[in-house]
Amino acid sequence: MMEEAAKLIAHSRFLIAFTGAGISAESGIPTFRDKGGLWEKYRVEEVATPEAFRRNPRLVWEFYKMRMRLMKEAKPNRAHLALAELEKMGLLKAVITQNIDNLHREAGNKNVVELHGNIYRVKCTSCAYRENLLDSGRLEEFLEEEGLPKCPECGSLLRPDVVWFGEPLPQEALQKAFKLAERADVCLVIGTSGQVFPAAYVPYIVKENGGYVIEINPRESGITPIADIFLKGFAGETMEHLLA
Ligand code: BJW
Ligand code: ZN
Repeated sequence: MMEEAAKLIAHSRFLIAFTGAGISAESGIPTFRDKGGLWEKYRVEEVATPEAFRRNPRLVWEFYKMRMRLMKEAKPNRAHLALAELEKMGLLKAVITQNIDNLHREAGNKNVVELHGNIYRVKCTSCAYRENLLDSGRLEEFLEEEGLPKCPECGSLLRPDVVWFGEPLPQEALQKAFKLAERADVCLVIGTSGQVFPAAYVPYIVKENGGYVIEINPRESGITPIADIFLKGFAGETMEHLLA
């Protein structure tokens, strides 16, 4: 299985990767739906919907600041680094991620499509104001601020630039992801439960267009039934074996 997968990758013409929270688990970032995952401690409806934010912005901001602190300390792991190496080798054409943790970029990948936003970006709830806290150098100050974050342009409430349930995905990113999926002859699916749509259509589109799907996950997922090769295991060591 491992050898077959390695061969498919080595001979691919347009390899893409589709990643979820599981690829960052070994960096110390909790997933959502696993044992010990975020949805055990927090209710989705209370922290990851627009209604929740309208009802209790303080709780939602507490949740996202907690995760900002965690993600800020996290480092890319062997799986992120392996994907960066595949891109440098010219094999991997793009990473399509559902993660907001920025670790693919930190690992060195250049072509990263973020479907669910980015933890370091904030946007205004009323005007067009957007800010990347890494670029503006305001991350520390932002985290220390006690009150609710306000827009410097209009004074309205700022919100995390992430995609909550019931919200449309960023149009440009989604279209780019689907186009990449149409072109891909091999797709590595790493660490996602494959339960959240439309993101989870990516591997289906690859299959529909005649591409191969290689999945890496310690457990079966929503994608496993359509995977051509299922490599049962953790992202870090499995990716290392694949590249060895
Ligand atoms: C390891 C590992 C290791 C562990 N190594 N692996 C079609 C059908 C049914 C429902 C819908 C549908 N289309 C839309 C919907 C509704 C809804 C949806 O999908 N619901 C389903 C859950 C039922 N979708 C939406 O609402 C989306 N919006 C939308 O459809 O808008 C339509 C619209 C159009 C026009 C106007 C208005 C609306 C939006 C979805 C947004 C999801 N947002 C979140 C939060 C993002 C910000 C944040 O991070 O806080 O995204 S929810 C959460 O789930 C997050 C993730 O990106 C996403 C996916 O989770 P992921 O990454 O798969 O993590 P887990 O925890 O589920 O799985 C981890 C996996 O890793 C497991 O398999 C482990 O085994 C594995 N693992 N250790 C390798 N070491
Ligand atoms: Zn504003």
